[in-house]
Amino acid sequence: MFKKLFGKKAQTNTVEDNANEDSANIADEATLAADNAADQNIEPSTPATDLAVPEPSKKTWFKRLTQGLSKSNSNLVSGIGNIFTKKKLDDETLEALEDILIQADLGTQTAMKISEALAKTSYDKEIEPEQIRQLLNQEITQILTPVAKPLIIDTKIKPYIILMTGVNGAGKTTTIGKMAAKLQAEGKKVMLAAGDTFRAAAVEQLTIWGQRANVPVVTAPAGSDAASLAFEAIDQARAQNIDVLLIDTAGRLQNRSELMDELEKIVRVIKKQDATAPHATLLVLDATTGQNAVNQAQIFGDKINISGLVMTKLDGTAKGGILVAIAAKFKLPVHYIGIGETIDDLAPFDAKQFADALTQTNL
Ligand SMILES: Nc1nc2c(ncn2[C@@H]2O[C@H](COP(=O)(O)OP(=O)(O)OP(=O)(O)O)[C@@H](O)[C@H]2O)c(=O)[nH]1
Ligand SMILES: [Mg+2]
Repeated sequence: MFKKLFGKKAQTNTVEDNANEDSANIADEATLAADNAADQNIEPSTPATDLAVPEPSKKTWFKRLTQGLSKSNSNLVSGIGNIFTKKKLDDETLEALEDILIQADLGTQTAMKISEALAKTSYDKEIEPEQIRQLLNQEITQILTPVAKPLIIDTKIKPYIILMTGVNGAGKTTTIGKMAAKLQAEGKKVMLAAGDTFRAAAVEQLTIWGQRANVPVVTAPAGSDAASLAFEAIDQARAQNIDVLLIDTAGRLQNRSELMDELEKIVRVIKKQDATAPHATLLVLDATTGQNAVNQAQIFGDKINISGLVMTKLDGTAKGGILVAIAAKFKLPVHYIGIGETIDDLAPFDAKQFADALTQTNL
């Protein structure tokens, strides 16, 4: 049956196929994907009871965000306080400030920008920690504002296909579960695809998230081909009139080229179903990995077209500043941030809120 479906698609896609230099290979891959899907006992699971969670209020979320970022905040705020107590702004204090900002993973670019801005207005003057903190807050807000963009699901596209990528343990599966609950609570029909076919435990983990969020999960036995699963999940999403299909993938280190090639293959096979898909390709970054997250954003972005970021584990890390470094360097939209392991520990990214949580005192 899958072969038949694919055949129909291939006919209508001739122009696009001709334009594609890899068309023959891709067509083979997609046919294979469909065949594999048929052989792999790909199953949709049925959702359990309704456990969807409402959006936390802005105030509650800010409180939790500040708690989550308290380590990053106290390092920055106390560091600034220690340097600038009754001290003039000179080369020595500027350098000490840059060190603190770099240690907080804000990135050299941001650190230099802030110290230059300070030097311009206040060099050789006595300066209060409060002034530094305010300037830092302004700079961070300015860097983050252009990237704080909500994930907008185009309701004209059905299913709207979201592919989740990232290194091992970044928080992809957990984020899918959290996003599924949010989208479902908005009234959208959501489906998950357990595209991490490497480990049985990964399939199980996503199935549990599907139950929590009350959405169906398409699975295949461990060891199946991930691209085939994605291909089949799109068929099932169409058949069930699904609004949003979230596809999980196995974690892969950005420097393992064969795994990165597999990710490219998943994208190619998805495109055989819908040339405009994936409609969003999200890279999930773990804040605790600090500077390595910059490297991940670079390499994943070079390999596949990353449309936006989700940063997880901002709770309890002293490296919350990494989000600022990544925003300054890549200017990719940041859709969500995660501050915990439970279903409601994810919220759309708000630049001012984040800058305040990172730099305000007496929160
Ligand atoms: N504290 C905290 N833990 C998180 C957050 N997001 C995910 N985790 C935890 O991080 C661990 C890894 O999360 P997963 O969602 O399994 O990560 P993954 O990217 O799917 O991992 P692989 O499939 O192994 O590549 C789990 O223990 C999660 O509960 C977060 O925002 N904060
Ligand atoms: Mg996973």
